[in-house]
Amino acid sequence: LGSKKERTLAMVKPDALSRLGDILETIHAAKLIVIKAKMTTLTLSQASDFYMEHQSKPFFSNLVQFMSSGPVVAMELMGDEAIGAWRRLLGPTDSATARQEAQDSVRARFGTDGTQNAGHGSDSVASAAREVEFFFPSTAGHGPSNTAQYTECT
Ligand code: DGI
Repeated sequence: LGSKKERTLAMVKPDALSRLGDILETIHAAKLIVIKAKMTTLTLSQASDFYMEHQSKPFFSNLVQFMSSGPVVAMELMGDEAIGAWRRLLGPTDSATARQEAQDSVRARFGTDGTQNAGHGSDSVASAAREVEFFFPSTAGHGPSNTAQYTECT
């Protein structure tokens, strides 16, 4: 009875970009594989689209300002139960809570507070599909394409 291979969208947020190497080590140690990656700076409009489910929340404005304040790195991760595995590695949403409850988590180590919390991870198969498509659209555009994809050697 094998565990379920999943894909998920992981993002290193602007406050933790300088710790990208540490976060990649964490991903590697957890046997998750980076199959796509992109560094980009989101516009306010793109950040609002990404977090549209939160548009009515009181923290929305701060959230999208922060998310468009500098470069992020988006990655498609693959591995056994990757969605839950990556969210466990991230830890609780609030970095201060993470430091109390999950000291080894990415948010405890590299996050700042409730808004600036170092990373993002999809919370379901459906949101993973939407968020991977958001950063790595399957429709080809001009210039270098997004189709380069790592596949595990057998
Ligand atoms: O999936 P998560 O990122 O752990 O949490 P989420 O989907 O509930 O919220 C998305 C982001 O919105 C989260 O990473 C940071 C921000 N956020 C969520 N809840 C709060 C919040 N920011 C503030 N300031 N206060 C909150 O209660």
